[in-house]
Amino acid sequence: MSNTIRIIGPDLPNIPWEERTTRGQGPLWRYSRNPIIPRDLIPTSNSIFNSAAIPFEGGFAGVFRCDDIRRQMVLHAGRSKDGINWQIDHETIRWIRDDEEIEEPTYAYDPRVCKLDDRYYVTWCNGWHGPTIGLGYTYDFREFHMVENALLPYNRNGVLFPRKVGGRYLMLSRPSDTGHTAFGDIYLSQSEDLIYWGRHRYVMGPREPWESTKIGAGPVPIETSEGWLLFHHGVLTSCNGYVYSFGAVLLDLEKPWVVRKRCKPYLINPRELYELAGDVPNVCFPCAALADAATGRITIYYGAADTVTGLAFAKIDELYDYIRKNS
Ligand code: BMA
Repeated sequence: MSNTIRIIGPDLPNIPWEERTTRGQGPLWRYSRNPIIPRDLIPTSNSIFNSAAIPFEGGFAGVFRCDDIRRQMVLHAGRSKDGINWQIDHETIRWIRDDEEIEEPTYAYDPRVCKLDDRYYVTWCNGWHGPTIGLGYTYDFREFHMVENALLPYNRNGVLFPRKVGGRYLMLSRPSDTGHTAFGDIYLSQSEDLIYWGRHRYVMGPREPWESTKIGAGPVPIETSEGWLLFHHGVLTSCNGYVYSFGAVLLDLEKPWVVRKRCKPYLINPRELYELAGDVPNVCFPCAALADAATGRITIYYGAADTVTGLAFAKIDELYDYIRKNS
């Protein structure tokens, strides 16, 4: 085991955590009490999944994909003391749009939350003449402001980096189409003001069988001494439809469009009942990760079967060793 990797970031002593109790394959393990968020936690929810959590005021806050019982895809804010038991607002997020030309989302899903400068930015798949990357921010998880869409349709899986790199804000995205897109590579775009995005760079496309149809960025990348740790989902087309698993790569610290290490096997794939059965069977879809620099603990929030939300855990040194050996 090597101890050569460090998480660069704050300590998070109250990170949701459970030690591994079973041997299992690979460096990630599931929370024994998964799923942590049931589909019907709030009166209007059909399903709560593909959602984002972040440390906030000594506890945690988050933005949740709560498809409702009309099957509208909408976002709700939530709070938690321990990152496991959540109170999710019954009302959807109502975006304050400072410019009336910014149109209300026709749907919103798969949010990510990123602490950047003095506020919490939210990116999500925004319905605007097709799916594109919506961008907004909040200071308190009560009042939410929407700014210009970051990119044009068709695009999904917009993920910000938690600091500027080379003087610019960075966003990963996955150009797509109108439907259940059967292709997809990850790109990186740069911005000086979070409004105008350009200097696009290609990051990576499908490579391994488990991700051979398409890939997309997952949680906000975690800065480490060995590069940006990015979890990404990958899709395999089986004779029974799409199968969503997730894996990890390390991106160059200075040029994060350069992939330094890429783990060949997936880290988590659908195999527990709540991942195999639900509105969309066979989906593990990570949208958030918490990291404790002091202990190297990492906790991942992932949507399961487009229905519920689960947790997976890792230790950075074991994960790094595994990625290195399998890269
Ligand atoms: C993708 C997105 C995800 C979803 C996945 C599986 O296209 O819609 O939100 O988890 O499909 O249905």
